[in-house]
Amino acid sequence: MTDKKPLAKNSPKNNTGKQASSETAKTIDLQPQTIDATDQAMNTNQGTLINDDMNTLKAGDRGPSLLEDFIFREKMTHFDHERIPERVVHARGVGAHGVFRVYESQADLTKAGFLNDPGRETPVFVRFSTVAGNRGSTDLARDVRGFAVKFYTQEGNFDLVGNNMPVFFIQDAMKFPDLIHAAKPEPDNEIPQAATAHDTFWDFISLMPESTHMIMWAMSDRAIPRSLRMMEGFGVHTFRFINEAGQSHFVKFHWKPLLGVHSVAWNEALKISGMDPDFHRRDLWNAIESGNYPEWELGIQVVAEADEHKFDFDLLDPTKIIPEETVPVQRIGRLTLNRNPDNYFAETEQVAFHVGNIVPGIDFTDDPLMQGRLFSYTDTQLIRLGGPNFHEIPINRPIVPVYNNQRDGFMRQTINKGKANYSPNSLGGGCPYQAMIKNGGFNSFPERVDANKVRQRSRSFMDHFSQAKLFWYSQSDYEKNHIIDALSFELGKVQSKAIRERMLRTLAHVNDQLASAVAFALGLPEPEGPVVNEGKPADGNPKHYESIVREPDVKFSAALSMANTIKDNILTRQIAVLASDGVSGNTLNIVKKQLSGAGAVVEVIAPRQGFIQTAEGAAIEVDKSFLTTASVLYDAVYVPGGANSVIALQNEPDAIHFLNEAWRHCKAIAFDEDALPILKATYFGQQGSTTEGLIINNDANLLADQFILAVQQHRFWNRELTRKVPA
Ligand code: HDE
Repeated sequence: MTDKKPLAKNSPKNNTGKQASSETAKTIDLQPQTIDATDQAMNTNQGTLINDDMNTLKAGDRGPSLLEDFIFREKMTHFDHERIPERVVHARGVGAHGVFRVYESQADLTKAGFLNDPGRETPVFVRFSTVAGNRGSTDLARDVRGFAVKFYTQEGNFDLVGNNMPVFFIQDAMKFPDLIHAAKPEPDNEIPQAATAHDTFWDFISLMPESTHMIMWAMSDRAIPRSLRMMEGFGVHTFRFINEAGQSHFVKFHWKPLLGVHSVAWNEALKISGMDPDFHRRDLWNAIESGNYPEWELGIQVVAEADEHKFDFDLLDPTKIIPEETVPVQRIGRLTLNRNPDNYFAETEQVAFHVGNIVPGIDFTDDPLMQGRLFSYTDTQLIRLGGPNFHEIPINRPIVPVYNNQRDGFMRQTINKGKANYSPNSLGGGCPYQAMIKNGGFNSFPERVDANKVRQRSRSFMDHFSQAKLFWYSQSDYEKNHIIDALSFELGKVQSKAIRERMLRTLAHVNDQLASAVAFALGLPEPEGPVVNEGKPADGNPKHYESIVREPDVKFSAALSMANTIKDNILTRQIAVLASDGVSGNTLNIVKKQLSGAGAVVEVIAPRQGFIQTAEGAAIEVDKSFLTTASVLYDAVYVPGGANSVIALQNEPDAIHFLNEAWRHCKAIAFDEDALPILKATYFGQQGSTTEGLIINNDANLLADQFILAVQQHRFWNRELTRKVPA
C-alpha cells in the first residue's frame, strides 16, 4: 500500500493551524491513504481546525451543554458507530504483511503469473484466527486456526483461505450453520466462550460420523499451537491448476513452517489463557518487530486429471487428506511475514477474504463444501463491511487498477469518469472491453457435467473412519495420550450421559484402545466395537447411506505426527533466567550470551522489577517480576548460582512454583551446580524422577551447549509418564 496525501491535509510544514492550499485539496487521489499526524493540528472530518478538544460548548462554565456543539456531536457520533459486526466465525484474528516468491516456474502446471516467475515478489496479507470464540476471546482456546493468505498478484487478488488442519468437520456446506451453532456458546446462557467442551457441540458431532477424522485433529495438540509461526497451513479442498494449454491438474495446498510444528501442553494452554490471552498475537507481533520474520514454504500435491479416481477416498471430499506418502508435497515457494499492520481495524479487521478470489491458472473443483463457501464469503462481507464496496477498502484493493461498470452503493470511493457505465457502449469507445483469454482473460475450466439434479451425497463420501484411523495409527505414544486426555476433558464437561455414550461408540469405530481409555476416564462402560457394514442404504433409500467402516489403504503417515517435526534450532524461543540480588553475573552473562547468540530471547525474572546486584557488584536490569509473568509464557528456564540469589529464590514460593510448573509442562530446565539448593526445594527435585531435559553443570559454557540442545527438543513429554508434579 502506498502512502499518499490525504485529501485536505493541514500544512505539513508547521503547526500553525493553516489549511492546505486549495490546489492540494483539488488533487483527489484515489489510492489508499495512510495518515501520519506528526506535526499536524487536529481538525474535524470536514477539515475545520479544532481549538478545544477538552471541553464541550456550554452556556456558562457551570451551565448546560449546547446542541450547536458540532465538534462534540461529530466526535461522539463517530465513536458511537466505531464497532462493526465481528466475523460470525474466525472473529478473533491477527494479521501481518509479507511477501511470497516462487522458487522455480510452475508454468507446466499453472499459468498463474505469481507462480511462473521466480523474479517476482508478490505482496501478501495473512490473517490467522481461531474459529469459535468472540473477537476478545483467548488465543489459546482448543480450536482450529484459520490461515488466510491474500496474494496481491499482478493478475488480481488470489486468496488461499485455509486452516491449520487439512480436513474439515463436514462434507457439505448445507451443514455449516449447524456445525457453528453447535460449537458456539449455548444459546440459552451463552456459555462457554471459545470452547467446544459442552453438550451442543458433542451432541452434533456424535450424530455426524463424517466429523470423526477432523475430531482427531481437533483433539490433538494441533489445536493448541505454541505459536502461529509454528503451525502448518492447508488449503483443505482440492483445487485445480490450469496451464497455458488449458490442461488441468488437481492440487492440494500446504504451508510448511520453517520453525517446525510445535504445541503447548493443555494444562499450559488453560493457564496462558489467563496470564496472557494475547499470547499468539503478541508472539507474532514481537517476532516481526524484532526482525525474526516468520516463514513458510508453499507445498503442493499434484494429481493428474486421469488419476482422479485412483484413491481409496474421493478427492472432492474435504474430510480426507492425500497422504504425503502417496503423493509427496513439493515445496515450490516461500512466504515471509515482514511487516506488522499500522492499524488493526483498518487492516486486520477490515480484510475480506474469499475462496472465490482466484486468478487465471487456478480454478475450483466440485467439492460441495467449497461450492458453498463460494457463496458465503461475499454474502458475509456485505453485512460485516456494510455494502458492496468493501473491495475499495485499502487492504482489500488489488494492486492492479479496477475497470468495470459496477457503480454506486454505500460508501463508494471511486469517482468513475464519463457517461458510459454499461457495455457494450460506443460513447466510451467500447471501454472497458473484455480481455481475450490469451491476454489473461479468465475462463473457467470447461469441466464436463452431465447429471440429474439431486440432493444426494456420493457413496464415495461414506467412508468416515479410515482416515481417522490413519491419523491415530500415525501418532506417537505421547500424542495418543494427549488425544485421550483431550477427549476425556471435552466429554467430561458434557452433562448428557447419552451424548457421551454415543460419542464413545463413534470412537470405537476408530480404535478400541482409544475408546476404552476415554470410557475409563469418564467412568462409563466400554462401548461396543464397530459394526462393519458395506455402506449400503439401510432402508433402500439411496439418500441414506450409512458410514462405511474400513481400514485405510495407507496405515501410517509420518507427516501426521508432530513428533517428527524439525528440532534443530532455538530461534525466537523464550527463555527465563531466575535471579535475585547476589546472582553470579559471570555465569549468567555467559549463558545469556550463548542463548541469545543461538537466536533465543532471554529474560531475567526476579522477585521485583528494577535492577539486581550481581555477586560481582554489577547491576543487571530485570525484565519481569514473578508478579508480571509466569512460566507458561516461556519455553525453558535457567537458574544461575550466586549464594545470596540461591538463598533468596529457594525461599521464594513464586520461584519454586515457576520451576515446578515448567517441569510439569515438560520444558528444559538448567541449573548451575551452585543453584542445586533451589532444585532441592522443587517437587521434582525432591522426587528425583527422570532427568531428561534437566541440565546441571558448573561450567557455564558447557551448560549453555547442553541447554541449547535440550531446548531444541521443544518438550520432554515422557515426563508425563512418571508422576505428575503439582503446579
Ligand atoms: Fe470459512 N468462513 N466457511 N472455512 N473461513 C469465514 O467469512 C464458511 C471453511 C476460513 O481471516 C467467514 O469473512 C462456510 C473451511 C477462514 O477473515 C464465512 C464454510 C475453511 C476464515 C465463512 C466454511 C475455512 C473463514 C466468516 C463451509 C478452511 C477467516 C467471516 C462451507 C479451508 C478469514 C468471513 C479471515 C471465514 C464461511 C468452511 C477457512 C462466514 C459457509 C473448510 C481462515 O463467510
